[in-house]
Amino acid sequence: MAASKASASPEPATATSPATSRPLLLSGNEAIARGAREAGVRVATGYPGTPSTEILETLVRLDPGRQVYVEWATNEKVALDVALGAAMGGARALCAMKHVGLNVAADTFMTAAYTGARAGLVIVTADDPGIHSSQNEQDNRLFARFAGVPLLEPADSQEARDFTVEAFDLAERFDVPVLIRTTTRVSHARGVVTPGHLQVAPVLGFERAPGKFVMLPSNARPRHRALLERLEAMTREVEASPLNRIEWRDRALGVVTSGITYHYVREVYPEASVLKLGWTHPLPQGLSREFAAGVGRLVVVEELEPFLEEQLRALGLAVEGKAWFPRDGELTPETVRHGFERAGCLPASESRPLSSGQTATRPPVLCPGCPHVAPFVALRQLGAVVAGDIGCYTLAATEPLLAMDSTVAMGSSIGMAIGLARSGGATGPVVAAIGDSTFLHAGLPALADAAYNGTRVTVLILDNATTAMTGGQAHPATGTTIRGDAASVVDLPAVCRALGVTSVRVVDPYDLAATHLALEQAVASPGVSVVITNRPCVEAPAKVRDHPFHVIAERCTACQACMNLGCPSITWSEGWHEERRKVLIDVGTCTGCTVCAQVCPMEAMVPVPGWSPKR
Ligand SMILES: Cc1ncc(C[n+]2csc(CCOP(=O)(O)OP(=O)(O)O)c2C)c(N)n1
Repeated sequence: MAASKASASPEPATATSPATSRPLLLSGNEAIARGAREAGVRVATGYPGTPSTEILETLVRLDPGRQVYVEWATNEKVALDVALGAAMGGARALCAMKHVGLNVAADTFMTAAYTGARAGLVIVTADDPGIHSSQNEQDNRLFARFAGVPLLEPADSQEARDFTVEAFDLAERFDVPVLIRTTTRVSHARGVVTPGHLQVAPVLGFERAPGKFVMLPSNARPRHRALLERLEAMTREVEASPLNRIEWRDRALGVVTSGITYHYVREVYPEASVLKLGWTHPLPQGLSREFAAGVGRLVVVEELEPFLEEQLRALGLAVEGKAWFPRDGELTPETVRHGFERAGCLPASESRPLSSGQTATRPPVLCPGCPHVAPFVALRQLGAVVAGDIGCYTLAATEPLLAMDSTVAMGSSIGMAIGLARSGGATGPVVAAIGDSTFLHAGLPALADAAYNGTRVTVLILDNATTAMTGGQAHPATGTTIRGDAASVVDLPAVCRALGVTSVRVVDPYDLAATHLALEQAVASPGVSVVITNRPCVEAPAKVRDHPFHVIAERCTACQACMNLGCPSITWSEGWHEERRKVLIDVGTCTGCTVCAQVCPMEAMVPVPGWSPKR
């Protein structure tokens, strides 16, 4: 795999190195940023989401001279609208998001395929097979087919760079947005990349073209036909594209594959002939037929949906695929080998462990001092039914907090809370719990709905002044831009009031009693109420480190009150008989948030004597 070649790089350099033909050691995300920069991108937008986030962050680092306008948008639809507008103005534009982000942007995406753009518009969807850090594992290759746009699937960092450069040209040649689909392994694995030189792509300038950009029905109908004609033209071009290639080896077995699975196939079955596809929509039909005719047996190896397999079958080719390889989860060299064994292509091997070593399971936990803990302790005490959302606070659904009843998609909490309240079936006060970034992403319309329709719900906005879950990105309520420049700050209480909420409380979540009281009063309010907790994330912008606490062992009765906070700094003493065990605080990681001291009935938690911040 490309990642293993990385260490052989003679002079590891970074994506931020100046234009050079020296090899660089880059992740797929860094390589996309590099490719976009080389292609003369002028506007780059996105919303953070694993595994895509580093694309825009790298672009900022690559461009200290600020020739590219880069922004974190409030959500993926806004990001795509901005990018489409930029391309309409004649500037090459890049828009990056994780796979579920394309659901949010889909409204624009589907029609942008009709309008096309004046300058190249490239959209990156970073998919997450295996659900390492997402709410689902949808296969966004289907989106390319759905919208009718070209789809490029890089297999490693070099291709991530090369395909990005190519994508801008394709987008302009065919007047259509191009979708680049990566997966976690391509986005995050590092490989050696031979870069090119920075191109200057002039801004073509805006030209009024209502027939192309005003999608009234009378314009949209011909633009749809035009899209189908462009697809026809692409169908011819894709046949000769160097992004697809046949590698003839042993002709008994021919494997069709794309993306990272190409490397798995090569590793597991190096003798097989391979049709390696990089441009997968529209499919190169002639090349596929030629390959099928040249091999004894045709097998597709692809992650998630039978996207290639079904298209090959529709050509009348006898093809196998999902009969042997799983349709869910991430493929690995082991699962690919296992599939070939089941298909009878490789001899059955001794059952071997899937991984060489044993790793302890380590479930994710909230950080020591995380300001999200206390509000969920209060909600549990209030017996609330909690419609949750997506962010670090989603961990409140797990042991020991167990204080969240749903998590579906970004912004869903408030709408679902409205539905729960209107169902009449909730067993307690109905609360929506949503982070500040998520609230600005997709919570505002739902809060307006609650206020407008007078639904009795409480909305808890967990304002930690960052997008913590994805690594601490700025958003419109943090006061900075992606480049760290000062920006206007959305006044969250004022926004809630402006949407029609009259009951708005702001509280410090490190004050457990005040947080409890605020939520208790809010759920007792007749209509929609909002409680905003406002403590910065302990990790951003700088790690918060206050006076740490320790436990006076003689006072501790091991009552578990502090254990139920789930703070990773709190552990049991070791080597004690269970009845005599005591709580310990790891002074090295304790941030001094004081919440454990507030829940301890024995006043056993006290500041460490003689601690100084310098130590
Ligand atoms: C549509 C979509 N876009 C992006 C993401 C990635 N993502 C997960 S949670 C989150 C935001 C978290 O920020 P916030 O709501 O402020 O909560 P925090 O993690 O700071 O507690 C993002 C961007 C996603 N899951 N879905």
